[in-house]
Amino acid sequence: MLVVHSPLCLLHDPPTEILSGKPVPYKESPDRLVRVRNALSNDPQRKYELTAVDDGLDILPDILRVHSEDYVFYLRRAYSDWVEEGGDKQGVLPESFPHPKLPPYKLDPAKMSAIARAGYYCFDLSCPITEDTFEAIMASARVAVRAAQLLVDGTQSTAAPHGIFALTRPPGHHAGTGVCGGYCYLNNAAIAVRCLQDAVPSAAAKPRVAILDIDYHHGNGSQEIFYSDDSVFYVSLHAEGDYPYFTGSSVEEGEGSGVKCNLNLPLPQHTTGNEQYLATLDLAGKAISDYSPDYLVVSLGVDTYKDDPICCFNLTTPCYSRIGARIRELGLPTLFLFEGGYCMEVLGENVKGVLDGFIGS
Ligand code: SP5
Ligand code: ZN
Repeated sequence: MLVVHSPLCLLHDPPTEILSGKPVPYKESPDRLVRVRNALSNDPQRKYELTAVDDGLDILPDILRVHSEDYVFYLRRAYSDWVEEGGDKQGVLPESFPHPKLPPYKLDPAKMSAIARAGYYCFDLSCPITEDTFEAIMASARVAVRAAQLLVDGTQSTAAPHGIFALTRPPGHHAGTGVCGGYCYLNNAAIAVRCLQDAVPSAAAKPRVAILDIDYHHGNGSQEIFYSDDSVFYVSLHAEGDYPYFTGSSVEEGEGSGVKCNLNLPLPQHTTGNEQYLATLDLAGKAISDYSPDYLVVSLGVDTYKDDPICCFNLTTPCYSRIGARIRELGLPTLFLFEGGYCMEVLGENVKGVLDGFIGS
């Protein structure tokens, strides 16, 4: 299996975040990427072929199919504007957010101070923007774009269901059209979806894509981006009532022509283990087959693991290859993108488990 990665993804390295009111080392660390990369490159059977993305690939047009221009421009300029305004050199962090209970607002981000803009374009405190953040998030999106291109190329030349892994980091599924949060700045999975759909301009009909989001947290950003789009089916398994707290209910089923193209399958915190998870994954698989997509995009988080430091499901390591095997059974060209997972000791093993299960070994 091809694995696309970029060393530039390691550049983003904020020192701290606040968890339950307490400053702690930033959980979404560059070491996560190193762990997964090492686990794959050290595979005894050498099943994984690592390929670094070409740094020159211009992906701005791909990003702008998902994110608003003003948001991308903000991300690019946020750090320098912040420092110029006297903000701490460690990075941009918001102080205040527009709140739905405090209207009316006359919001023009172009006229705001840098610190106000930081709150306008972010929904929590876990997305600091350091001097190197923009370079890293662009590299992560570039990995997603290149992997999508390779999947399209591979699908045209082979009959067997084909899979590629995009080793994206920072992750993406919490990032919306114009907002960052939850360690996510650019929605790598959404950007990849649009690449898959636009790869063959001469195709008679726009390819249909299903996103299977198996990160522990609800992918509020992916949901928002495709909420009224019937060409993309979004299905998520996630913890009910945990972060990001305000989305992920089963009543959120899409709107307009996207009605029934959004499926949330919340699971209970603390008690969800392997068997309940796999049974729910089967429901997701059935819904994906009913939609009959041309491609499958998997938002692959392994923060469902029993000892994950910020999550509380009870999945064990052997479950991950069973998850991968079930994904393979869908028989679709599949693009995996890395999302969450914070238990460092087993991060590589668990991600590799899913991919091993997909390959069938
Ligand atoms: C990509 C990804 O996994 N982002 C997750 C960001 C989560 N940040 C907030 C974590 C809050 C942890 N609260 C602990 C509650 C345990 N039930
Ligand atoms: Zn997560």
